Amino acid sequence: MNAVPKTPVPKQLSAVDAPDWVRHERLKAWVAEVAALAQPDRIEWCDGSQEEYDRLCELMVQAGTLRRLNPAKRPNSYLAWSDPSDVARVEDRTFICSERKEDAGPTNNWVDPAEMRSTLNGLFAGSMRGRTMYVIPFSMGPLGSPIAQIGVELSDSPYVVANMRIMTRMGRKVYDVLGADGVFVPCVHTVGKPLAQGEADVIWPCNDTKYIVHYPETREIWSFGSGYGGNALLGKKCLALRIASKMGRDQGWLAEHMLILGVTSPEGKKMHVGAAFPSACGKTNFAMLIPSLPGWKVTTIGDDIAWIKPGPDGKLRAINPEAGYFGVAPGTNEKTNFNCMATLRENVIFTNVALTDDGDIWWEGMSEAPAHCIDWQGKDWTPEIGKTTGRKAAHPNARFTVAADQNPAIDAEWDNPAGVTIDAFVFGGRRSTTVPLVTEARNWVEGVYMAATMGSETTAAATGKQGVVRRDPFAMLPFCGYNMSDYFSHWLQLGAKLEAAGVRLPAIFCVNWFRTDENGKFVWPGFGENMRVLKWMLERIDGKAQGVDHIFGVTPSYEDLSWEGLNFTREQFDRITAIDTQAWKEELRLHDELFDLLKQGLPNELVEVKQRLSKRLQG
Ligand code: SAT
Ligand code: MN
Repeated sequence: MNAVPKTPVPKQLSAVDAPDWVRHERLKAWVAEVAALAQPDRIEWCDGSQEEYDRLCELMVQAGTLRRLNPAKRPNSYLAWSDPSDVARVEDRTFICSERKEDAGPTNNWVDPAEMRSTLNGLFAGSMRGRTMYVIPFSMGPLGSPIAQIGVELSDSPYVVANMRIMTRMGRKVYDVLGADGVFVPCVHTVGKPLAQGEADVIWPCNDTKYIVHYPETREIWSFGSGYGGNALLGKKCLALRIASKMGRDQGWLAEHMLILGVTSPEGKKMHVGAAFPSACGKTNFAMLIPSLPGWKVTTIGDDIAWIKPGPDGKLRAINPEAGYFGVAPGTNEKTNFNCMATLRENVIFTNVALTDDGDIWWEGMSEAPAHCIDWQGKDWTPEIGKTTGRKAAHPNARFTVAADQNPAIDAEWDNPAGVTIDAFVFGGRRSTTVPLVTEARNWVEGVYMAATMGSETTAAATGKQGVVRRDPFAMLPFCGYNMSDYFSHWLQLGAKLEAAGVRLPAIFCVNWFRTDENGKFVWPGFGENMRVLKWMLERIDGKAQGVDHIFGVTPSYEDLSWEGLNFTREQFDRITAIDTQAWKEELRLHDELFDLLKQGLPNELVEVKQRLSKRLQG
């Protein structure tokens, strides 16, 4: 199968050079095999220490990949500017290579695994020449937790090493858990820019050809050509969502694109919410919100990914498999997300934001624009230049990488290997019309229907056209590692099984913070005011709050929400809750389109819900 003749492993690359704290022979053999293919100049076994992090950051400063920020302004922090062609996830270059095409399903790009292996062998041959291959051991989830999974990423990017150290539990201690023959997910990554002898490097090496490849059956990840975010930090979307979703299906749990938050009432009652939104729709803001209602408290367990399993009592318990945040910078400020700004005071890697004249960072929406700065492409930027050219100082998908435990609102249980009990699931998209502020599903099956048919306007988090509505079931469209219809069945079956065992299932809600007025402005103030919606949800679960039954579920009337401290009129409320029958007929037609696409294996329960809704809508 390996079409490329194997060059002998240079002596210094042989497996015996692994440090003595690596006792896993299969792992060592795999490292030697990848090295023989990619032919790096050196192998470095990362230990995850502070010394290593500092040394690699310094190396990247020397190379021009990182810029050290002014320590008086932003201690121990760096700024990276990527190649303009490498700024977001590449969904059209992302592949699920299952043995059978049906198992990837119509929403994933599929290539026969044997064919893909041969393509990648060709691309990876010699791809790390002139570079160091880093061996990055990491745990998704608390080390040693029965819910956690171990991965090892081989990468020729020191930027990836530094980011993985923040985003995961990375380092030598992982080998203690792995022992001599523990299970790990092998992840291979190259920026795809080998260096000839004496060739000078560029500040952001990458390749126009990109492949983000998953083999769900053998649980392997191979990534070629990009150094950015989810394309390169393989523990995140690749392992914790695409591969883990398949593991979850096989083993009876869920890997979801969800934040997890804790909310405590003035009476001291605490509940936990898992909320799914597509990339760049405010998950990090929601996870860190500071309630506008007095006496309420929100704490963060996770901001992007949740692994959810039935606990010993059958109730669904969730952990955040990550250890850091890779969040969208633009729009974040002291008002929209105070806790996030506090999290970002030190020890941060910023990517594609602007550099100010005093050696700090800036992005659109952070504060008043500086009189001058250097934009993410290294060019002079002033508000005037911005206005005349339309150029942004920060790329719309500019990001920060920061450790979760710097968040002042971190939940005391965030690192608990047993996770937290989920009381509610929230699904939300970015919709300027049609979808009301909040709707509670009448039951699990109707909730799954709501989540399955969710639509959202696309954002800068992925390359491609922005602002067009696409169906994004469970906010998992780019992240489900198997057939989406089977994924719906998995949710339905898990619910049915738990319900049959007498477990009270989490309530399911659908929200939309993004309805706009005739001038395109958001009507709902969002951010801390979302607490008003959260409060209603929790009171519904407690059986205390009223709501109005309508075609799709239950929504609050104006009187059912607390308006204390906010001037929000009944007319405004009507604007964001009104159900336009014509628009909903069109919406249901789009659900039909989705169901038609997913017809193979689509659970009948969902088709029946669709029929019921259509009937109610016809009146
Ligand atoms: O680049 S990432 O995939 O990590 C971020 C996102 O799209 O949510
Ligand atoms: Mn995400």
